[in-house]
Amino acid sequence: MINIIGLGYIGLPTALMFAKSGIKVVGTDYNTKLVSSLTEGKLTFEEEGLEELFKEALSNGIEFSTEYQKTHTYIVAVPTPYIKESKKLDPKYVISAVNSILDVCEKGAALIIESTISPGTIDKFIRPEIENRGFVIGEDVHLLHAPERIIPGNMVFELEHNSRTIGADSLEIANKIKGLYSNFCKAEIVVTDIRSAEMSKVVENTYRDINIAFANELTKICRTDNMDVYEIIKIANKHPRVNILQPGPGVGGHCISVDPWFLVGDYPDLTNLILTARKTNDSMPSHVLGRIRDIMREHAIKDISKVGLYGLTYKENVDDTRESPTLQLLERMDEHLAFGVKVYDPFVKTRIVDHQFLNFEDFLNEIEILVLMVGHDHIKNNMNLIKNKLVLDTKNICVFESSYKL
Ligand code: SAJ
Repeated sequence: MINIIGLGYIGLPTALMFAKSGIKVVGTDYNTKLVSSLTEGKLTFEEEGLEELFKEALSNGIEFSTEYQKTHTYIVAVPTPYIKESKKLDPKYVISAVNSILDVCEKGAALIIESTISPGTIDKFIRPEIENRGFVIGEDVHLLHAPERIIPGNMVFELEHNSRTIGADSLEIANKIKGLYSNFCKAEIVVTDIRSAEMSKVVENTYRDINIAFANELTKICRTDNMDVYEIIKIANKHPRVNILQPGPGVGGHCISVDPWFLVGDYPDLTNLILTARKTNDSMPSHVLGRIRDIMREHAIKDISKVGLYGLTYKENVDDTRESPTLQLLERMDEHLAFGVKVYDPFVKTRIVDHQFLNFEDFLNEIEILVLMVGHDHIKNNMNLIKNKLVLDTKNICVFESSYKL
């Protein structure tokens, strides 16, 4: 039996995949509401293919509990917040999960940490915690790091098809756990040491952040001379060794906008490029604000309440609003402008900010300038409703030529 600790965006789909493949799974979370909801067969977030997977896992007997189980294999997928001031990771939830596991685990149990952690976290925090409890690592318990790589919006597919990494102290235990994951993971599973597994995960997200920053910097360059950045990226990407990502209103989510800070925090003298990329991406909401001002000026619109932001989530077709560019923009607007800008997102069904509408048509009726912050399918399918607006299209999805670009 596997006990999966943490039933959020990563822990839950992973638990369901194991259960689907026929393994006995108990998912544990301290959140009693979440546990009862899952036990009643109700999912707590939307994700392509998750509902079907959930049904299969339930019929295979997956269970949910607030209690840690006595068993031989644990997967820890709890949040790892980062501390904004110090730019460091806070491992408190992982430490607490490990301690609760030690209270109940069988001798020789495998503790697999899937949560993203900054390089060195296991040596600095987790090993000492286990050893201070009198456990011998490698005998009483085995420690592994198997960082997740799945992308919200395509998680179920990626769980099965993405390559994975297993970091462990010995090849024997690494191969055993590799065998376990291969129950549902059909791609290559690379075995390495724990430190390399920690580092490669953070490097992957940092690489993406830097690549997006390059696209965003190009946008600013092209804006000054009225060039079409999308056309230029499209042409450059025809080169066999060039693959520039897409510019946008900023980088959000709990991964790409956070993980590079771990490297900046730990290696402040060696991370100029990473820091600059972070700052470039963080500057994009201000760039959007500048573009909104340009349009207001051009059309002699003085009232910010005539501006509507479409999209509150950090990217398209998900309901997660963590670190979203729209929230970053609203924070900046409060500093510079009178509040009053309108907001709408079809995925956010309760009010989380001022002047947020829950009905799309009511929202449209109130505004003259529509800022497309997120490219949900919903807006792509409703282009006809926005034809008479001044549209600032930060995602390059608008079908009509009159729209303004970043
Ligand atoms: N974005 C752009 N331009 C692009 C691509 C993305 O501006 O060309 C923006 C998005 O709009 C969003 C942000 O970047 O605001 C991040 O979105 P994303 O889709 O790039 O990534 P996440 O945060 O949803 O998931 C990432 C993935 N990492 C990589 O692709 C290297 C995923 O595989 C990881 O599992 C996840 O982080 C994680 O949990 O670490």
